Amino acid sequence: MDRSPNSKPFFKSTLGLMLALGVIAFLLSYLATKLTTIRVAETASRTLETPQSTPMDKPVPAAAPLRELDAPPAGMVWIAGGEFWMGTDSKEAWPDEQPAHRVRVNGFWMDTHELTNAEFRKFVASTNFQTTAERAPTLEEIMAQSPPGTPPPPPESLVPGSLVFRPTDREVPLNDFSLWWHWTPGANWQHPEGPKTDLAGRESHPVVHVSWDDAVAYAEWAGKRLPTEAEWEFAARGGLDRQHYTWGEASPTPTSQLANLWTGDFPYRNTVQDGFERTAPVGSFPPNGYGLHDMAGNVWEWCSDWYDRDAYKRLNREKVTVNPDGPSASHDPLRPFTTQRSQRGGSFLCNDSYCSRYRPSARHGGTPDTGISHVGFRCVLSTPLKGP
Ligand SMILES: [Ca+2]
Repeated sequence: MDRSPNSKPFFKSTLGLMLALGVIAFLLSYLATKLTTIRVAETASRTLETPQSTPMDKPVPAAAPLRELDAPPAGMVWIAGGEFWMGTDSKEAWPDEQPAHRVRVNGFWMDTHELTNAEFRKFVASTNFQTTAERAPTLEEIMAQSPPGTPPPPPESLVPGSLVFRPTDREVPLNDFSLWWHWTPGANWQHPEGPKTDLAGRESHPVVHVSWDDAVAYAEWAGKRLPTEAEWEFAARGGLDRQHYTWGEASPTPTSQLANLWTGDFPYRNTVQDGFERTAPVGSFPPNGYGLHDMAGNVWEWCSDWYDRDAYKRLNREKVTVNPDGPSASHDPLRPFTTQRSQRGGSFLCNDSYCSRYRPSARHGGTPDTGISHVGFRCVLSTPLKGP
């Protein structure tokens, strides 16, 4: 922009003003689109058998293994499976966590930690994969995902980018996420806070800005898959059935060092008493009872299920639900124009004043084509070891 004394001020030019307003309108529209997109993604491939229900007093037959491993897969731990109370009836529960109900899952291997930047880099180096955030959206994609009547964005605004969290400079109302989420051109997994940031020193941090589509692509390349919500929650509880947190019943404090959460006042004052302002290297906090790190906090983790706020309410509570792999479609009355996949575990932004969703029963939905700076994933594998 020419700022010489004799130049006409940019915003006094009618054309400049119209262009600026157009860009601002597009960015606001695109932010809304990325958070409430309408997109019917293809049904995910499933590796578990069709869910079934069985009376609680009858034994559940084990599924036949697909194949067997000679040795434990690196970086994974065997989760033996079993029956547990999924969801919760506690007073802190959101509607989508209720009611608690009996679920049985078969055994599976699970990554002990969230997928790291170093691990994702190997995938990209091997495949030249380009994540959703690194590709410029087309006008057709934007319009197909926008509510009816949305004006088309200016072509120059169709650039790659992602949503980045930025703390506010003062206390703000907590019902307006646009105050701390910012559409940032050039932000992606290699540039977590924008083009001027990189992964130096963050090789062992969880990869972020990965969409559900990106996570599925990685999992398929690695010969693994995303966990179902039932598998994720069974694993997160670490054998502590019906407990409030992955570590038991004690509420976390700013200095308890139980998980990477937000310490201070969200979203404007982060005391960093847990040692981390944003993501932490995986494994920085104690594992749960199954040896899994960061099942609470650090980053949200994609699951394979469609997100349905009312999925649990439709179950027959007199029976055990076996290996549920989620509803057949996304459903959320609070976001009717959105198609969402499930996320679990909360993130470094969780704080009881705003988001207590780092509890193992807590759920969240995200559009499958959206990466963001506090969402990552880990994988599972349904393959037992060969017997003796
Ligand atoms: Ca996590």
